[in-house]
Amino acid sequence: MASKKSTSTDHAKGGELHQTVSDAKSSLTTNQGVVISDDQNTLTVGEQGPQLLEDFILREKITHFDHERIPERVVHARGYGAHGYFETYKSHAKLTKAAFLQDPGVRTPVFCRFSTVAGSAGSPDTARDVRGFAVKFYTSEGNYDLVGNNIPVFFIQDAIKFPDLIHSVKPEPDRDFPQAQSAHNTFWDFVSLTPESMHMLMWVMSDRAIPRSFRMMEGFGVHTFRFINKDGDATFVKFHWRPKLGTFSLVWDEAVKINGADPDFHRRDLWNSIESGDFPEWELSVQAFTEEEAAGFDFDVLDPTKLIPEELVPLTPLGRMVLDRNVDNFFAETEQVAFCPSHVVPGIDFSNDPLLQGRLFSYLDTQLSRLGSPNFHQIPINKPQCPFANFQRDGHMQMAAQKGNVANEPNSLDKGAPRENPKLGFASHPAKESGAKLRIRPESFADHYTQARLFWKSMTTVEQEHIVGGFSFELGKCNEPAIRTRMLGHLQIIDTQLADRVADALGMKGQAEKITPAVSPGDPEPSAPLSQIASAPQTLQGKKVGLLTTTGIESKLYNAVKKAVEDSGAKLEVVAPTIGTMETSGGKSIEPDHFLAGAPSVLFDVVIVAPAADHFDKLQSDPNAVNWIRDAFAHCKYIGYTETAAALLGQANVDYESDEGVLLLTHESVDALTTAAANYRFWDRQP
Ligand code: HDE
Repeated sequence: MASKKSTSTDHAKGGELHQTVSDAKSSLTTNQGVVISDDQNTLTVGEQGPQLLEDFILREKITHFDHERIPERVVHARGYGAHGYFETYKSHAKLTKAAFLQDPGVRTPVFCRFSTVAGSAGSPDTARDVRGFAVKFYTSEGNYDLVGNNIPVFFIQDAIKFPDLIHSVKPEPDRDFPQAQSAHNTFWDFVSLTPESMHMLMWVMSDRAIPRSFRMMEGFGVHTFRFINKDGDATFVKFHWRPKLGTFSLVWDEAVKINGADPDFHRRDLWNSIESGDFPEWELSVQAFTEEEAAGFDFDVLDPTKLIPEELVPLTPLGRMVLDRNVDNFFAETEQVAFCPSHVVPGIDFSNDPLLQGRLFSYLDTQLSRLGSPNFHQIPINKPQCPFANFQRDGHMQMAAQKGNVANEPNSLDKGAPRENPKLGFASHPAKESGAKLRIRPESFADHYTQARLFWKSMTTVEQEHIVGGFSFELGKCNEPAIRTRMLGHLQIIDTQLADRVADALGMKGQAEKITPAVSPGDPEPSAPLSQIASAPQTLQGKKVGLLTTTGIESKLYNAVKKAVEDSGAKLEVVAPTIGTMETSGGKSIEPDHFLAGAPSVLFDVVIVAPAADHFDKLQSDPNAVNWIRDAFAHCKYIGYTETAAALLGQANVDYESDEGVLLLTHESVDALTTAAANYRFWDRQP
């Protein structure tokens, strides 16, 4: 039996470790403001007696906790956001009257959320998937949401197919797996029966679906929108975000391993870069074109499965977005932010893209069930930063106590009431519409293969190999042979070489189903900007170099590595057999960033292996060290090594004498590595 003296509080409060009000800034209270004297113990009858229902402190705390989760987003549940600003380069008044695109001296606050589509909120970051790229601009004329993706086209042409698409990719309903993966029967069954998804599938099987970082990812508005200037002239536009750091991706085996080693890889990367003052930046551009020009294209600009090659309509840069502030609270901001493509401002309007039109309905609806109230716009992250006033009233969680007896419009009773403003107000572009009511897909949407072929032809051989790998992996996970043969049939139409290579990888040569396309595909010229590798900047900016070493590392070498890496704009992280403080040969202390077993080389873009000679045995006896090097080599990374590491490279079967991506380093030659590694990968090594 517990002694009488040392009951409740002393045990639970851990003696001196426990903080009381004397060291805190304020008292702990209930939600009603009542100061709490003991937050460690429930109210009981006697020492070991039953708990009391009257313990309102316990009940308030547990009840709140029980209701902490809200329904996760039905798609794009896994996401990460940050604050920043947008500034226009100049006035774009000729194109649009939107206020945030007029004055280069004005910084418009933004909140940006990146996401995967298929996985749940707790799923890993580097799944093969489309990435959401949603930006809320808090403009002086109201909130504008540009709710895009990192891929410029979509799977389907009509919103009525969206629930089917998403049901097919989500975990299968009887078994509730696989999580965050398209590699399963229902997805491939659906898309192989939906030829309009072929172009998008090419993108999703490519490097684009496994980005290296949110900071190194493009964004697209996907649909055609309209810009409206002050004279009421409309111009069609397609939105593009381009990352300043360039667009880079992981390789598949790396993505799979990162999912285990660091499921938060992308969110950690964004958080860390912003915390360290290395603010990511994107340029916003549009492809602007008239309706007459659009009529001359050999595809329909209202079809969201088509892109406009930049050779046809080049980009017009508008301005830049910088993300410079992490959230204070993930739930309050990133989880509660509510994007809606219908949030537009004067100067921006919609087109008749049927997918966009469906989205204009869907997002407001989803916020009602997800956030639970039509007052979701009053949550600080969603609240416009310009004045807003109308006669909407009441509802769950109403935060405003509106004054006066008038809640109707028109009225003559409240002289100060808000009124319509025909001059400043949003007016829809008076596009002429007529026609019969029909449920049809336009003929102009019928070519499903030409742009899939365009994408394939625009890739480098390395990227084509990755696409073959993507299809082979995913179809290899389908255990229904009819789905595989059907998909091979579609690939045959896109490109016979692609189809043959995937069939070969699956061991299904000659088994493609014969599919007759509704419209025979054309043979487009490649479009250079579609290839990430061909258009990648030569830079290590924003990347990470992992230094695998031990205590006793030569001081001169350590200093030279640190300087060369930092000069190149990358970050150096030290990986050691143990996490405790280590020393250079000169006695300088280094705090390793990682211990070896917790930091496989997949977490770094470039690696260096440089153990001290007299501590070499620590690495040689650790199988993680060999894996570290073997993986980096297989993932086509640039590798720097010192003489002391040569034996370890040998153990990992790395051909360090003839592979040009593996460089012998001394303190005088580290720059050679950082210069070469600006190529990002040594692709010559790819089989
Ligand atoms: Fe979404 N989508 N979507 N989507 N979408 C949602 O809205 C929907 C589509 C996109 O970070 C949902 O608030 C329909 C295309 C992003 O919070 C939902 C259709 C594009 C995000 C919804 C599409 C997107 C969403 C789920 C077909 C690229 C995350 C939670 C007509 C242009 C935004 C929510 C964030 C989220 C519906 C297709 C982008 C259910 C019906 C195309 C980036 O309303």
